[in-house]
Amino acid sequence: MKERILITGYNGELGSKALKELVSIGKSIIALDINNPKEKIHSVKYIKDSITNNELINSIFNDYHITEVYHFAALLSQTASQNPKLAFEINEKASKNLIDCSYTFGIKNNCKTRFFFPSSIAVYGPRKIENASEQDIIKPTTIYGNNKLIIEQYGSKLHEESLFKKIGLDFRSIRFPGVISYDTVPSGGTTDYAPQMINCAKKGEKFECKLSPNTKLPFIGIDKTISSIIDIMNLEIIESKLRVFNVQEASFSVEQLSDFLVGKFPSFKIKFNEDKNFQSVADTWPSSLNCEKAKKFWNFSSNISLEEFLNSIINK
Ligand code: AKB
Repeated sequence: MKERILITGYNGELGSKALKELVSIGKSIIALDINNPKEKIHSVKYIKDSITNNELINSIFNDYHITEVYHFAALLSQTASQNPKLAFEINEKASKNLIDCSYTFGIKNNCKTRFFFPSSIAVYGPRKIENASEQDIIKPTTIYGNNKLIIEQYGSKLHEESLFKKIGLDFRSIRFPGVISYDTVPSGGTTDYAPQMINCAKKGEKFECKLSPNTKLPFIGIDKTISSIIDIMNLEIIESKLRVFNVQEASFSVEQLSDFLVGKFPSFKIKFNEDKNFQSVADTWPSSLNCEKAKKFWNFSSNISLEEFLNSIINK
């Protein structure tokens, strides 16, 4: 049977970059998304359908030997709060089905299906903490945070069961902070204020900010995001019961970012218009993350000052 990698949500910010990177290292890919591809890569098999179509997911696993899954299809925090039922269907139910198929077909194929799940700092809460470690208080207040936590736990449980059988599922996950790209401007998330603000400053447009100036959150650039995903998935084995790891490159307040941007683009104007739907979420997410476990178990590295980090984003 043909070996393939399955990517869901390949049109999104992370999915589109991960797809290109995986193609460039010679992987054979089946790419699933609810929308048509924005650009087509000749070697990729594209499927336009919903991740909630269980029959389709099952048939993909039946027709191909899926060795790895990169599961990016999801609703982000703000969109999930506005559509709780859809968030449950996509973020939770469909994710569980995909994990179940990966586990069951791993057993059928007498191997372990490697599964990547992008989790989020949204699993933390309800209080804002500094330098959050993976085991710190995990009581998310949002639907999105709860969806992410349930899937972290579900994947980790089936990973544990697979350890005894030596076949089934090899679950790996990263708790991402806000991701900042240089060529796409995301929406639907709470941390998206940062890439949106950077985009407005570069274009000379005024920005209306829904978070207060002192709100501090952790961030990572898109290049490090993608290299982290490739690195964690390329390791033959991760010798840890912990399956979910923190990563960050920088941590800064809204004011630190706006000051930096005004310094670079002196005519940039920002208006603060706090929105409680955004502020109440950001107030429960950590201001920074402890990444020691990622450094220890899969060689995550990040050694960059805030100035260097922000310059690397705006100069691309
Ligand atoms: C969001 O803000 O919803 C995401 C996230 C941190 O998970 N960017």
